[in-house]
Amino acid sequence: MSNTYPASDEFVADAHIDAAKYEEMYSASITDPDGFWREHGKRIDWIKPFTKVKNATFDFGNVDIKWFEDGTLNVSANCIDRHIVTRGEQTAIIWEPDDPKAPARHITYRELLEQTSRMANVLKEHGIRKGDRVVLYLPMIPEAAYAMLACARIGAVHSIVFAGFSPDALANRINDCQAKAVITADTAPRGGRRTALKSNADKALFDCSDKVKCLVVKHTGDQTTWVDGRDIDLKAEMAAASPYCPYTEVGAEDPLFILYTSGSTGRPKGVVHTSGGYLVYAAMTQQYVFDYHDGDVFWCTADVGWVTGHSYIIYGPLANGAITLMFEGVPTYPDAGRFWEVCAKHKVNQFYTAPTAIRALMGQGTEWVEKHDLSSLKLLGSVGEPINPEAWNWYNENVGKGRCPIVDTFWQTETGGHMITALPGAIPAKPGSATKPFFGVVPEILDPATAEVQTGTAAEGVLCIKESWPGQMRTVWGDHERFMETYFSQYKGYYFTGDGCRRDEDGDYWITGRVDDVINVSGHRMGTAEVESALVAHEAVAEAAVVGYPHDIKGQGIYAYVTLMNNVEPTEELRKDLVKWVRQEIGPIASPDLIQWAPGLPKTRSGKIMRRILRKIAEDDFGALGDTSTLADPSVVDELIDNRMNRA
Ligand code: 6R9
Repeated sequence: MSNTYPASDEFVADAHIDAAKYEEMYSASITDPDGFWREHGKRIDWIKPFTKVKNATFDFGNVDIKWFEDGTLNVSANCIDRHIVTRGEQTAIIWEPDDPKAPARHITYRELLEQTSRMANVLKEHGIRKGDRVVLYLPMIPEAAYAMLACARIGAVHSIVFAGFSPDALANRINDCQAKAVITADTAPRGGRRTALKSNADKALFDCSDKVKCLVVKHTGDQTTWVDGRDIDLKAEMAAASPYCPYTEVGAEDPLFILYTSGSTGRPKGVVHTSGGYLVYAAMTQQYVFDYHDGDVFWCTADVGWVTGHSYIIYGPLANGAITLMFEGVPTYPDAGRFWEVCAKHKVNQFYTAPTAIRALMGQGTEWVEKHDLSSLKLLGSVGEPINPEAWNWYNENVGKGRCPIVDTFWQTETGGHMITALPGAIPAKPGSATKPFFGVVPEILDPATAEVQTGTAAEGVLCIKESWPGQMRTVWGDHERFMETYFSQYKGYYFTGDGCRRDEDGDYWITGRVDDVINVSGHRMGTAEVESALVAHEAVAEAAVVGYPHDIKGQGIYAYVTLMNNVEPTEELRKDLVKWVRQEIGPIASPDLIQWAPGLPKTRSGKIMRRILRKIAEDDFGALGDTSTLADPSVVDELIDNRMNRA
């Protein structure tokens, strides 16, 4: 039995959901999903109320997912306008800049309405209409929130590209969704340094249609090049635009956003989320999972470039009329106490971050935490990867002071919101386990080989979901076949998460990590295929195979086996050059941590690279190499072992 940590009686007494309520609501959500979601669908405002609730099939070949399909709404009106009467002067967004000496900003719901409207009017003036795509390539600044909500206001579909991605990655996404405009900023300050976003966008736009407009937020005032007729000074035009823009009525199933994410094969996929179901689900999970109460200050440290930022900085909290904190900087600037300084400064009540950040700060010692008053904290959250016991304990003892429940939230870009997580007043935390499913979520563990459902309480296998939930992605942008193939072909009748999972004797779920060729680096998803194709695009590289390996801080690191072209000498300089190359091709998050020169790669006789073996070598686990007799040339394995990189 693992240790469990129930919330205090005081916490439970005030919680939205206690144990009895969880049981009752969970069971209602499963036995009568239509009745359950008909009720909870009302938590948002509809222009035309829905009469239909769930209409979804996971049948391979016909996958079709619809929620609240005949209802109409506007997401921006739900996140702003409906709060104006009751909380127009309340803070919606607290913005904390990268530089701790610069002033923080408190943006009220009324100001949010004005700024969003102004930006929406500028978009309209430049021809953006309902259904058009707009790519956002922005720092963590209030304009990122305005831009998301301005798109939603006019029914345009945003696609945020994380500001750490390269010009190439940006161009690919602009082209894939055929965006009409890009919204960017001059430069992005982070950790005291500046990323030249506009100049990256300029490079990307070389590879895009010359019709794509570029709306630039002059954030730092740094010098940039300017293309007349294409580039637009967004702040200046906002200042001149009307401060009110009526919202556009959209269907529940009209797309709200596209977010590109890595899979096991090919290029990143455009995950499509629609308006009604997504908003209901993001808002409901934000309230219940974090036990958010009116007036609380909620801080999710993610970047809006990831799904966590979409659902838990912007849409969930704002739909609930919450106070949400947006932080431009990094946890270690100007020092390793920054997170805690910000918690103390803004009296944060719920704090939500990733294990990789906890591990990095843990390494800096407890004095950074002790310096700051964390008495406002009521709850802590974790997301992005399994949290190891050391990090859990450190978080619990030093940040939560043993009195804050910790919610370990398992979910994905594809799921829109939390799937498996403790509800803090109802389910005791169990370090390392995401514990129980959220309302409406039916997890099943399947045997990876036979696809048989594991019916015992204790079980191990791959994690699938049996029934649709409102926040589920609907399709891959422009490629419904790929959507079905990726998520519904392997285990017929189920949504396949790509994760391995164990269920213990208490029925609690433990996510054991990806079972496909996706690696999780500092909580960010990378497809090994993407890094490989970047490497082989270099003139010195003949072949490359990339795997993950255990990394103390990042969770997983990127380990690349590289075969060079004939006559190319493996030098330290070339190694550095390849790392730099991948950073340029994809972005810094894809930088290989280790590159091993591999004169040969282990291949089957039909030429397939046996990644299983490469993974084991990278993990320093040679006892478990398995059968190597099917290899075309088994001797390459010994060579790779002799020259492996990450020996202690
Ligand atoms: C929200 C987000 C999804 C993948 C997912 C899984 C891993 C996320 C986790 C977790 C264990 C948790 N993951 N949360 N693993 N415990 N609490 O991270 O979305 O970037 O799409 O990544 O992250 O492997 O499949 P995304």
